[in-house]
Parts: sequence; C-alpha cells; structure tokens
Amino acid sequence: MKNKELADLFEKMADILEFKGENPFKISAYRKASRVIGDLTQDIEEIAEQGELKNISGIGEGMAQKIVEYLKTGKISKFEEVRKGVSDELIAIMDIPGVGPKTLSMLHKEKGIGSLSQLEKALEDGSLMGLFGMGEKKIENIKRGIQLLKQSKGRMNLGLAFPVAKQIVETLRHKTGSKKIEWAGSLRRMKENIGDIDILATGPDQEKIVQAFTHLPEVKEVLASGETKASIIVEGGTQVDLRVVEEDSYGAALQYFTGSKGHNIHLRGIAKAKGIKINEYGVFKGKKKIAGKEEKDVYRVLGMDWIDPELREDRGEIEASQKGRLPKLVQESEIKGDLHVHSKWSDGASSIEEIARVAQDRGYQYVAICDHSKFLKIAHGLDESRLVKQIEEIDRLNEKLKGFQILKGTEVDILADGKLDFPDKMLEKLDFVVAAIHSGFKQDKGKMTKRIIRALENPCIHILAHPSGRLLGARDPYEVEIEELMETAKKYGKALEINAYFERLDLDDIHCRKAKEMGIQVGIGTDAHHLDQMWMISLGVAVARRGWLEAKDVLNTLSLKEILKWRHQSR
Ligand code: DGT
Ligand code: CA
Ligand code: CA
Repeated sequence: MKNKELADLFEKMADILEFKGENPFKISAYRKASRVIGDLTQDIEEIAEQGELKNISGIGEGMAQKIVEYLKTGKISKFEEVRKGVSDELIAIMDIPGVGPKTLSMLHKEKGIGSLSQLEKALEDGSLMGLFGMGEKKIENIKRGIQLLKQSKGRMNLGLAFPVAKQIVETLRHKTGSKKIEWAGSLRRMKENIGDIDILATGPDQEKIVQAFTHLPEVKEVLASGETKASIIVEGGTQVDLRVVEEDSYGAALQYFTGSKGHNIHLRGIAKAKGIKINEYGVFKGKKKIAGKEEKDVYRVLGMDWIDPELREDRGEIEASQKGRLPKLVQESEIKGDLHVHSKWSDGASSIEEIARVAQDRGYQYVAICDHSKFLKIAHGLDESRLVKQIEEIDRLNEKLKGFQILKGTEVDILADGKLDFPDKMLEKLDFVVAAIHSGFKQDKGKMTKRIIRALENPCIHILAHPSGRLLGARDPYEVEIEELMETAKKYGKALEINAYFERLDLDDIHCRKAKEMGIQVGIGTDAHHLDQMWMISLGVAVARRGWLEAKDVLNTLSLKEILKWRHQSR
C-alpha cells in the first residue's frame, strides 16, 4: 500500500508551500488530500487502477493526476519543482512540534537558520529572543519540541497515557474538591497515540488547582506554572498541560481543547457562516455570549447534536450531527464478556478460576479462555491432550458458576499454508475459536492473503484475531489484502477482532468503520495475559467508538445465550 507514503508526501508539500508563503487555498487542498488518503482503507493503487480517484471526496483532477504520476514513477514532478531551493535539513525542521512552516520561514529569513544544529545553537545563545513571536516561552516550547522529536517522535501509547491521566484527575478532584476536572485533547478522543495529556479544570479557587497540579506526586519536572495554567513532565517523559478556566467558559474550553484541530476548524467555519464566533471562552453573537458553560450548548447553538469526542476527527461527524444522524456509539457498560484471555495453561499468569472471578466482578456474563495452540512453543501452546484436559477443567468450573459461563476457546495458529494448528474434530469441541497469525510475517501479499482466507473458510473458526498483525511503535502490519479478508469474513459470517491489548489495537478505528459498512461483526478481546490487563477492554471499546460502531456491530454486546446462538449460526 502506498497510501501512507502519498499522505506524507502531500503533507510535506503543504508544509513547503506554506514555508514559501504560497496561496493558502493550495496549501489547504494538499493538507486535505493528505488526510483523505491517510484515512482510506482501500489500497490507493487499486482505486487508481479502477480510474476512481476522482470519486474520492477531497481529491480533484489535479491531485488525481499527481497520485497516478507517483504510482507510475515514484515521484511527483510538481513536488520536485516546489522543493527546489529548500534543503532536506530545512524540511526536517518542520517536523519539530512548535516549529511550523511559518515560524521556520521567519527564522530562516531573519537569522539564516537552515539546519537543526543551527536552530539548537540559536536557541541556546539567546539570539532568537525578541524576534517576532519569540518569547521565552516559545523558545522553551521549541526546545521541548526538539527533545520530543528525538525521543522516537515523542508520542505515547494510549494504553500508557490513559491510566496516568486517570490517576492525575482523581487526585486533583480529591485534593481540590472540584468535580469539573477532566482530560481533553487527543486522550479524550482516545486516539491510539498521544502527544501530550491535556487537563482542563474549573473551580472557585483557580490557584489552588494549579498548586495541587504542580505538587502532584507524579511530577518529575515543572516546565511552567502560572495563575491559570501549568505544564509538568511525569514519569516516562510525558508532558501534561493543565488549563484552569472560569466556570462559565468550561464547556467552550472543553470543546476547544478536545479538538481535533480539523474538527474545530470545520466547526468554526459553520459558526462563521451563521455570524457566530467560537473560541475557548464561549460562543458569541456580536458582543453577546450565547453559550459556554456546557459543552453540548456549543453544538446546540449551531443547530447540531452533541458529538462524542471519539468522533471528532472531521471524518463526516459534523455533517452527520447536522442531519441528526450520528451513530449511537457502543458503550463499555454494554459489553457482556471478554472474548480473548490467556490463562497459565499457555503464557498467561493466572488460573482460569481467577480470570472467571475478575470477569464476573466486571459484570460480565462470560469470558472466553483462548490459550495458544501447540505451534507456539515459546508461549507453551497446548497440544490436543492438554486442550482436552483444559476443557474438562472448564466444565468442572462451570458447574459451580451461576449466571456466568467460561467459554472453552483457543487462539489457534494459522500455519504458513493456512491450515489450522488443530484438527477440526478438536475445534468442534470448543465454544469459541479465535484464529491468529504468529509466524511468517514476511510472506508476500498474495500468499498471506490466501493463507488467511483459507483459515476463514474453515467452518470451525469464529473470529480472526488481530487482523493486521501490527505492534504499535514496534512492528508494521503484514502485507495483506485486507479488503479481500473482509469480504471473505462477510461471506462466511465470521467476526473480526478488535484486539484491545494496548500494543495492538488491531483492527484499528478506520478498519472498524469499514467492517461496519460491510456488515461484518466485530468482537472485542483484551488478549490479557494478566488479571490487571482486563481493563484494556476500555481501549477496545474506544477503538470501536472511533470506528463509529454501535452495540449491534459488536459481538460481545450479546448476552451469553445470544452469543452461544450466534456461534452456531456462524458455522
Ligand atoms: P496530541 O497532543 O498531539 O496527541 O494532540 P491534541 O489533539 O491533544 O493536540 P494539542 O495537545 O496540541 O492541543 C489540544 C487541543 O487544543 C487540540 O486537539 C485542539 C486545540 N488546539 C490546539 N491548538 C489549536 C489551534 O491552533 N487551533 C485550533 N482550532 N485548535 C487548537
Ligand atoms: Ca494533547
Ligand atoms: Ca497540549
């Protein structure tokens, strides 16, 4: 897939044009194209072959030609032309958070800065102070930006950021007595990776909130601290920003700082057309403030329904809201079981009984024990005779349980040729069969696609685990025709997994949405190997919500009775 390459290239193009001070419309057309291509689930090459590039909204004739040129030649001549006279080193600086193309253009003109080392030197020797917009804070920001970029581009996994934010918010609420403290930004949108954590608060004593924040036990360094805002660094190098606002502006500020930037820009455009102004202080018609205290009012005065934060990526949610057609997103409280948990029979840490107890405490009706199969020796995968023993143990445990059932499952390996690691006769004894790839990631696309399709054709399997095989920040997805997989899943009534383990989140949000559009069920499993990973179902639900899924799209909103019935139908 060349989708990402192309998306990055168009983004670069926009940056360079902006650096050169070119026409803003041209710049935003490239940014838009970049975003649209980045969000596509279908291979752009396929779309191009079918001559359907122009049917993609946001891609015009000129853009389509450039895409075709790139696919044919690996280059875009317009890009080569535009970047003439702009060195690679300059282009690299634009990736630093806090240094946009405009700032860089100014630094380049005024101080002849043309490389990262020149920039670092100028930041240190104070020669930038007093330049337009370059105060102490801005300089600190840029230094921090460089640091962030150097630390593997500085983004943090959602599953690591989420517990940190939760702890901070709980402590602040407790210490200040204010209930109106919550996280905003990409974390509230539950993006799979987080640049920094943004916390918003209000209360009668604003300074007390700031004080409590800068004195949190988690603080490693206080970057800045003022009357109404502060920034800290916590364990692991994550930055946390706090803003304290007036109660009367809390809703507007929450809306503003939740973003995304694209969503907010779109929203402001709609407001402007109605003669309304929105900012972090409120919504204004002329001098009159018409909303600000409650977030839902910001949307209401624009004639829109409140939009769940997970949808705010400018992927059609604004139009849907205007038409009153937003999805009723699945909620964690609707999840009735975990569909993928490992016990110490393979590489998990807990007994099946312990897992069942935690699952019951979480209010579930079932949990599927899906230990590895024998192929996966390093994970102590089960062979047939051990699986038979495990089945007996689960039967014994189930006899004691009321209103709850342990589902007998497996995470069976899909071998290199697409055969499964257990014979069908064995799989037929199970309640829930998860099939997964754990080897041969480097197979070519055709082979990998056939391999997985063959597995999906087997009537014994129910769900395909972590369909793309990616590991966040560590391993790219394997090469596979994901659309073809989805069509096969659809054809045979198989579900696809959202693996909620924090390093996977696979399916991702975009493919979830695609699955829904195709009418494929999605099942959420934590892949927990430890009891205290079972909370990660929240991450899986977040992915589902970002993928616009409703309860009916998610397999494990079914009751125990219903899921057992579904299981028979899917065979
Ligand atoms: P991150 O931290 O990179 O994961 O992403 P965000 O979305 O949390 O971004 P962040 O922390 O820079 O800012 C938080 C929110 O504040 C962002 O989602 C939208 C809002 N915001 C920040 N800067 C701007 C801006 O220049 N324009 C607009 N419209 N909104 C902004
Ligand atoms: Ca943020
Ligand atoms: Ca921030």
